[in-house]
Amino acid sequence: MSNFKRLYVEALLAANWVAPDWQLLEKTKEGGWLLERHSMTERLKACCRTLTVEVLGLHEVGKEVLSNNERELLGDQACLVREVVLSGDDTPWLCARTLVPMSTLTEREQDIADLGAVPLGQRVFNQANARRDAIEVAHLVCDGQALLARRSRLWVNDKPMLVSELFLPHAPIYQEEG
Ligand code: VNL
Repeated sequence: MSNFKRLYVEALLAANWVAPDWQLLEKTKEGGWLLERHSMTERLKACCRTLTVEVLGLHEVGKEVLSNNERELLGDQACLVREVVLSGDDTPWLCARTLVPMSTLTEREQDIADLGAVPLGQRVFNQANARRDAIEVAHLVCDGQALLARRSRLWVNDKPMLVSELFLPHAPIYQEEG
């Protein structure tokens, strides 16, 4: 994996997540992205011809590895960690890290462990009962650049996963509209 991609994953891990100021953020273009409750994958797809997923990592972690905060959001669970970079027309736009508790990877959700290059959002929001809550945001500095990130909990069939997304420098969130 190229170093810069590892750098983004590390930056996500070090993020200081805070509750967003909804009233303030809702009025901004960035807020529209950060507070998106539906599929980020779909939103990014609408901004390019081809959205591709590169899987950087897929591994299991024991429950002792979770932070207290992650434990509150997911329960005391061993998890599968999926790390990806999403690119729009070959430009890296989003680095995403998802914690999927083993108890979520059951029944109809077993396939989430084997998505490969299929975007997680496409799989999850395919299901009518998918929903998102616990949205938090972070401001990160990565390689001297100020970047935006968010973390949120996705539910599929009432089973949770925790999604962290870092918007990379060329992502549409930073671009002028129109
Ligand atoms: C993935 C795709 C993850 C889109 C995302 O956020 C996302 C993935 C965690 O394929 O893992 O917005």
